[in-house]
Amino acid sequence: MEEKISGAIVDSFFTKLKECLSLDVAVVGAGPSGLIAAHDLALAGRKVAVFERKLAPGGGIWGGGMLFNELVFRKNALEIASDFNIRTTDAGDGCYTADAVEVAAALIFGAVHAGAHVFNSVSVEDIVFKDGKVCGVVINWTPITRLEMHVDPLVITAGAVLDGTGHPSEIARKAADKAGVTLDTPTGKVMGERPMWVESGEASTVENTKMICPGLYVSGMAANNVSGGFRMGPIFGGMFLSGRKVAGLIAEGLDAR
Ligand code: 48H
Repeated sequence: MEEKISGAIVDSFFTKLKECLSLDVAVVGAGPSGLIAAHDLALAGRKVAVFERKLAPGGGIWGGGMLFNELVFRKNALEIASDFNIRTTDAGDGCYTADAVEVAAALIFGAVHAGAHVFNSVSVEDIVFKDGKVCGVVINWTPITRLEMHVDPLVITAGAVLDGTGHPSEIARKAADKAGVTLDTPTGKVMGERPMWVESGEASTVENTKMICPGLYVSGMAANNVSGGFRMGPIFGGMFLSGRKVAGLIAEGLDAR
């Protein structure tokens, strides 16, 4: 039995990994925007995998505001919440709350059930960049990167890469700093996040969700950081709408190839 259990895990894992060596879409970061994008794209029949550095996918959802594990939404995000069977409570003035643990669980379950594979404890440490286009990601186990072990990575090729890494926009930075790409921002570079302004931040997150250089898209707080948007704290509608928007843009981009 001992051998059976280990063998079953190894066989299933490698079947899954092998299937994902070449993807339609590689999503970096399992925060709300990345998970929603992965869900929508997988539901539309695209081959999608999400690479998440941490053991638990969900990004900034779990902690709510200052560890009070409730999130706020406005009306414009309720349709997406309902697609994931997330229950919300009317808090007045156009605001709704949802249990952060329910939101994280629902988005993870939704993405995986739609057909996306989530690889947790896997860090994206670099991009594949060929002929002026981002066409894949370079992955390694998070403990290897954290311990700074000198171990070479593996490569996943993809028709599109989504930077859903949140505040640091790590993948966009790699494109700008390592590949020397001019990004589709007013300065051509990563502009950096601005301070708190809820209304502006929610709106600009969605506006700034786009392809920022050939093959590379940004969503959520990464979109905000790249184009210099304001932050908005624990209100998550912008993240939901950004995830849905970027899935549509990526699908259009893949179809146009
Ligand atoms: C693999 C990586 C890597 C890497 C990072 O930050 P997130 O929750 O993502 P978003 O942008 O969808 O949601 C943002 C939201 O949670 C938030 O922070 C808000 C609304 N803040 C407002 C404010 O004012 O502060 O998740 C990103 C995920 C995390 O789980 C990271 O661990 C992961 O990406 N990640 N995974 N390889 N190189 N970098």
